[in-house]
Amino acid sequence: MNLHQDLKKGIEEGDFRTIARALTLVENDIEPSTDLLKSLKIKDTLVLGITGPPGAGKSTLVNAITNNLAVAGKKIAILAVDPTSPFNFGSLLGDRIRMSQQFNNPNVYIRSIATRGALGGISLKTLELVDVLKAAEFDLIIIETVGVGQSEVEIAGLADKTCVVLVPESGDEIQNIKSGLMEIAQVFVVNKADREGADVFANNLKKLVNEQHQAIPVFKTVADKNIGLTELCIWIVEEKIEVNKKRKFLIGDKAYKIIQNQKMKAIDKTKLLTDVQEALLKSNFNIYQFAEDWLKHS
Ligand SMILES: Nc1nc2c(ncn2[C@@H]2O[C@H](COP(=O)(O)OP(=O)(O)OP(=O)(O)O)[C@@H](O)[C@H]2O)c(=O)[nH]1
Ligand SMILES: [Mg+2]
Repeated sequence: MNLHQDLKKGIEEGDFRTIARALTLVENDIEPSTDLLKSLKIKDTLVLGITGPPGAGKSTLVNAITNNLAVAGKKIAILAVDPTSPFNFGSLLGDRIRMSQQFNNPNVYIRSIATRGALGGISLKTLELVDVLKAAEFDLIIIETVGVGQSEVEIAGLADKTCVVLVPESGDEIQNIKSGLMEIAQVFVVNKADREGADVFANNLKKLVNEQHQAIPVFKTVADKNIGLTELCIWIVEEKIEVNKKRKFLIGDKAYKIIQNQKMKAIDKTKLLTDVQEALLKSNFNIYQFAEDWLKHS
């Protein structure tokens, strides 16, 4: 068998080493990643997005959710999307510590990926990596991403269920919650409920949800003490969300991203740089005209 077939077989059998290898190939655009993505049987595995402000306890919560569900025999894949921002430089190491319990768990596969510039963003690469995981035998795929700006909206696009993690101190941001988060969250978790103000904040959040006639549950957790996890895990596994409607809407966006990526592969960036520098020497240089001509002739 060739490498492509070996990879496909290994992924379908749920072999972690093969999955790791395939993810690396896909992440770095190394062949046979294209053929592999084309041939994989991508299943409808439930994707849970966990987002929220830096330090809210997302990784701790992912660890706790995984502990609870792995006991029930679920196979879980965790994808931690690390922003390349220097502010979060330590996060990978930190995640390894907070999720260290999971590294020896044969039912749990963990992978961190860098986002390459887009702050916390979900790139096409992330979509592709999730598709590789969807071709393997997992019951649940969890994606952790820090909620900064656009990334929350993007994770909501990728995930079937999005869990927005907040902390009692998030009370100050209640206006932001009103405007943006309501649209992307299927569940709110007030983590660090051992801290002062947790009840008040959770109640305010519930009021806000009701005012907007939304049916978004609000759970309180203390992730590092495994408190409040049972209810949350039941919701994760059992709550029916209208997944199909969302998928239909997003498929167009995904196709657009894939085509955009394929078109860009045809562009020789080194040649473009040389050509534009050469053209710049001409007295009538205009970059818009240059771009149009270059596309026509390349
Ligand atoms: N008091 C308290 N501390 C918690 C709780 N959950 C997590 N922590 C602590 O909060 C800190 C941050 O937790 P993380 O899980 O790394 O938070 P995060 O949201 O993943 O952080 P980033 O990925 O860097 O954005 C750690 O020191 C945790 O031990 C909780 O429920 N209560
Ligand atoms: Mg984290």
